[in-house]
Amino acid sequence: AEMERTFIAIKPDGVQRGLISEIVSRFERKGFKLVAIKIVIPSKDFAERHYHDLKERPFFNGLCDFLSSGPVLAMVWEGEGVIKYGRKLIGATDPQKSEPGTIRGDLAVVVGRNIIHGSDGPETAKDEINLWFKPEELVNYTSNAENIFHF
Ligand code: DAT
Ligand code: MG
Repeated sequence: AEMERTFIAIKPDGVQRGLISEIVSRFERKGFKLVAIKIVIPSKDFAERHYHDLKERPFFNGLCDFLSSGPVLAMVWEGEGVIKYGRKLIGATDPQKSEPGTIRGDLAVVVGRNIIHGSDGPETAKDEINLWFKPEELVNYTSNAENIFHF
């Protein structure tokens, strides 16, 4: 079976605040494997494609303006249960409701500046990985730590 993968992005507020290493570190120490990473400034059109599910919401335009306002760190993380557990590491959408210990709970205060995106299920993970990355940008490798994290 193919190992599960999810799309994780640090939004422009997280990048500008210098939170890349803090956030990458949480996924890395948990035991997930980084298989793709790049820094990009998405166009407004690209942001709209990424958030197409939300196009009827009143905050859609502001959200897409924000995502395209600066550098985004786009990543693909791999591992058992990474889609669901990645969302747990991230915390609730509204940082006022995110538990302490989560990325948003520890590092963000308002929903419109919640520093990170993570795919919400297997279908969106597949779609978002395909939107942000070309197949050849995903790296297949064996992590030497895999034998330690698993047994
Ligand atoms: P999540 O990012 O947790 O998957 P979502 O998919 O419902 O949340 O919404 C995408 C982003 O849109 C979210 O990270 C921040 C913004 N957003 C969501 N609800 C909002 C609201 N009520 N007001 C302003 N921005 C909102
Ligand atoms: Mg979402």
